[in-house]
Amino acid sequence: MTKQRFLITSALPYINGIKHLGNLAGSMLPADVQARFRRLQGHEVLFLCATDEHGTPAELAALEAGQNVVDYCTLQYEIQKTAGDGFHLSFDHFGRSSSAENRVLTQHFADQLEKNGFIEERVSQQIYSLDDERFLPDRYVEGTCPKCGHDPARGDQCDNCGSLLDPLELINPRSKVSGSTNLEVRDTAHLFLRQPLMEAQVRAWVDAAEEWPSLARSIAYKWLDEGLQDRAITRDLKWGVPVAYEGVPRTGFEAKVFYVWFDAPIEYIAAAQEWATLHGTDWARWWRKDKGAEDVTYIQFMGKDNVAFHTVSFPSTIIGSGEPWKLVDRLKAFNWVTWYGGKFSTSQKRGIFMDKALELLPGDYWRWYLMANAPESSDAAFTLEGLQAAINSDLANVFGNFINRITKFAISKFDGIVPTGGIAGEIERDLLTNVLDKIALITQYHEEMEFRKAATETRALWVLGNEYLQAKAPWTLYKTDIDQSALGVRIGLNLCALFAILAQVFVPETAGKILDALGVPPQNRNWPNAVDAGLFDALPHGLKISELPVLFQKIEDEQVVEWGEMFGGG
Ligand code: B3M
Ligand code: ZN
Repeated sequence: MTKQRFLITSALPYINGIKHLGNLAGSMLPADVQARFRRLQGHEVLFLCATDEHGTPAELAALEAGQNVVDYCTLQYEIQKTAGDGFHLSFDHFGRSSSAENRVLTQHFADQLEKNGFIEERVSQQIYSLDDERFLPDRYVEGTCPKCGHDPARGDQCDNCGSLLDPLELINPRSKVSGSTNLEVRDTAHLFLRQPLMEAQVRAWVDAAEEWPSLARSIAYKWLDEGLQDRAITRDLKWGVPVAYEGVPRTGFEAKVFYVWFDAPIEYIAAAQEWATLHGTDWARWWRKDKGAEDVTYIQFMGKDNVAFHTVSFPSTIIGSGEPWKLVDRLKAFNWVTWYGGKFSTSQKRGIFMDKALELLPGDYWRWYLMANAPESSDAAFTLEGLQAAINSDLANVFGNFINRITKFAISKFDGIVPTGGIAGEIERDLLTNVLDKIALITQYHEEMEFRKAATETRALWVLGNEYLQAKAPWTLYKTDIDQSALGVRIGLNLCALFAILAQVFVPETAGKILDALGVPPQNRNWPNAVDAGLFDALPHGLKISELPVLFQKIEDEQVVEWGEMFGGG
């Protein structure tokens, strides 16, 4: 296979608190599975993510936590990074959108867009708080909903009746920052990105994007068909990228910053720069088509609510810059993971969040369940009962049991040595054919980023192994035909290695333990070739293997009940 280059990004988790399992399953985790798969295939991968730190929600969360926003973001960044490590997310770099690199790049893009005639300055009305001495963005204004009387309703939306609101409509409006009612309406200038001028180019680009999975394409067309709008890319906020160029603030914009959704996707590029600086290497070959990025395949992962920003807004920024930046080649979008059909909610204690999950079970367990039930063609309900079934059946009974059973037998009867002897018969030939078919299918599903199907077929492969051992019964043959018993054990051990190699994408920690115990060196852990007939004889005869602990602990019914009470189960 020729070596290719893959740039892989996951949507940037927002900074205002730890993410729940649905956020993990809808971008960071599948991106990690794909990154691992491409690395194992021998390709060069740059896998990037970062925290998305700017904007109103960060300011508000910091305010609530009683911290200044800079300290708040630093702390939350560390928390999210640690949780990501716990789930074995193999980012080459996990950056921060508040980095100096992103500030410079964001200002650069705005400048390019302006030079190319895509920026317009316009004046609009907004609520100003005299006591806070600042403009209040929609979410900073609270009051009584004019539609249903609910209080407090947010300036942009009433959570009670769901009406979309303009903060000027609220009854008894007050500042969320200070509670002050000393508010007035003032004129404020903002920069608008003239997206309609780029509509034809964006559409042509989407038309050409045949490789996008269907969910992403249909959302992109929905937006294009509704017609693109001019979009305000600045806000009256303190926390964000200043509206400045080369250190000089734009006149009239001294107290303003770029809108968080303008700078956040630019962080995909800035994260590569942060990574390159850290490692003394080159970022441009991943991002600039004039510097070699023409050869890169760029894959983005995200939840469906982020698709419009990635298929329309960010491409408009890139196309409008007139510079040879890389655009996304394949965009994989996900539906929602629900908590028993409803929403995850911190305040209502519904659902498990990333930090808590790791206190209950190792990262591998969650990874398997979330990918085997990935919300691909529709939303997928997370349930503790579903988790229990997946772990107990797939991981413990099918995968773990196979590995533990055959390695134990090899250790007790063959001194843990990969035995020699025995001639393969029909049952082994059939097995080989079936195994090679499965490898081809699993590989195809990973290439197509069909995560559920890849997991289903991986499990089906484990089942083939169990069926073989059941039929071959080397423990019975041991008394009657030692050579055939040795053959069964040797093939069983080779299947252990194969299963672990393929499982590295889903359960990397456990797979690593198995491969260590089997003495498979790192350079032999690559993705197998589906035409490799030597698969059953990959482990050297005479190799000594080590004992493995029970690989997966079953989840007991009592734990399901207990966790249900803790996290609001079904
Ligand atoms: N931060 C996702 C969200 O919080 C958003 C993604 C940015 S990707 C550039 O909904
Ligand atoms: Zn209402």
